[in-house]
Amino acid sequence: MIHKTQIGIVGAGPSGLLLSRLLALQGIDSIIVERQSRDYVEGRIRAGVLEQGTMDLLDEAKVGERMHEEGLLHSGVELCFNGERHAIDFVKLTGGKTVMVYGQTEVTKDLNNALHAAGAQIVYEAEDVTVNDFDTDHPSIRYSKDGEAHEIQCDFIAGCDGFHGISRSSIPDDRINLFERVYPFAWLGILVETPPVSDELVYSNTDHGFALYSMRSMTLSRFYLQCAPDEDINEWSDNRIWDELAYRLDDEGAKNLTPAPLLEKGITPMRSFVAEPMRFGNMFLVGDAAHIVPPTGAKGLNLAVGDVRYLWRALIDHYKKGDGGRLERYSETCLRRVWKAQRFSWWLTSLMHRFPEASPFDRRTQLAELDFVTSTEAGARAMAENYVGLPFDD
Ligand code: FAS
Ligand code: PHB
Repeated sequence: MIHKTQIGIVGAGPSGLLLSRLLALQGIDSIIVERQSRDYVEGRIRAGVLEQGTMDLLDEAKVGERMHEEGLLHSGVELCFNGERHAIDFVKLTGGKTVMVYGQTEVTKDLNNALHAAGAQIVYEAEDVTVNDFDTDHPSIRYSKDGEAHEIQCDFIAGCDGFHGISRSSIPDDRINLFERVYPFAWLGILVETPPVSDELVYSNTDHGFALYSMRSMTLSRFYLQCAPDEDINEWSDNRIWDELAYRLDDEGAKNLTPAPLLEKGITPMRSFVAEPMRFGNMFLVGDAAHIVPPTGAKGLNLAVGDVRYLWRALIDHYKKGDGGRLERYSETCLRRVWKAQRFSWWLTSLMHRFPEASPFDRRTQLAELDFVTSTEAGARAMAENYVGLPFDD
């Protein structure tokens, strides 16, 4: 069966859903093809922190109401090392900026609800998805569903299909440059119905490794522990997890740790990854399809939203003004922001984690940098400005 639309979108994660929603509000139509079910996509526990730019774009998409009602505005974070916690005050250091703690799961649900209420075309559980002829003026997405073959004929393809998707992997090797750093550790993440240990997120660097004490609400916490990259999750009993969470906190914080049954437990590998360029003919790579950051800096989802924002504005210029300038500059503009977020994410990951090959000298300089960040305005401001999200270039 043949379908026609203006924008064919592969992937119904936050990138694909947000792009489709923003375009629809401008009268630009799209079809999303997703290989998983809606429940599966909404059930993935991922990002937790939204920059102001992300909040603004969700408001622009008219899906921000529940975020403002249920989300938690945070005015800083705390860095813990040598048994002490140090506040990084975003509001003071950035002239009033904050971040919103509101799970990606909830963002995805809000987008799905708005899209389905507006009759959006989203094909879930699609099989054998391919992207075709993206170097021509008649690109297409092909897939099968319930045994029937389908083709979406479109003007442009948005590859919003994440790190393991088919958009990037459809690019010939001689047309794409890949940059990657794989870290010698992973994160063991848990979701648990227990109060947070502090009003702000706590990032901790200890001799046992990194830990992050985050939250989804004042009764639902999200904790992470640095572990080996090939960790066997079965080696981590609940008791061992709670003991390590207590060990990697300062004494005051550890008193606030209240063990409770785990709702979710999983291991996330750590990598930095960028694909250049991000445009191939009439196909655009968006979000995790083009870049991955270690989640330490809470940039993954926010970077994806930054790409969506730029592509959305470029497509409006194309369709409403006949101006292809932003489309031409898509890759250059997105990558400029991507690489600054890559640098920050790499820096904060290097600052907060224990590296197996680190020498005693490395350990001392790591602690000295933590001292610089938490005891000087220059160090703290550099951290704060990057964490709340750098301004958009265009
Ligand atoms: P996504 O990967 O979210 O979505 C891609 C979609 O495309 C998926 O639904 C997938 O099923 C679909 N797809 C893939 N192949 C397809 C095909 N062939 N055909 C059709 N559909 C296909 N970021 C943070 O900021 N903080 C965090 O703490 C954090 N934790 C994370 C934990 C994990 C385990 C992972 C994997 C990522 C984490 N991230 C985190 C990053 C994450 O939030 C991403 O940045 C965000 O999901 C990016 O959104 P998308 O670009 O839409 O990609
Ligand atoms: C989360 O709450 O999942 C989270 C928060 C901040 C990070 C990473 C993950 O840097």
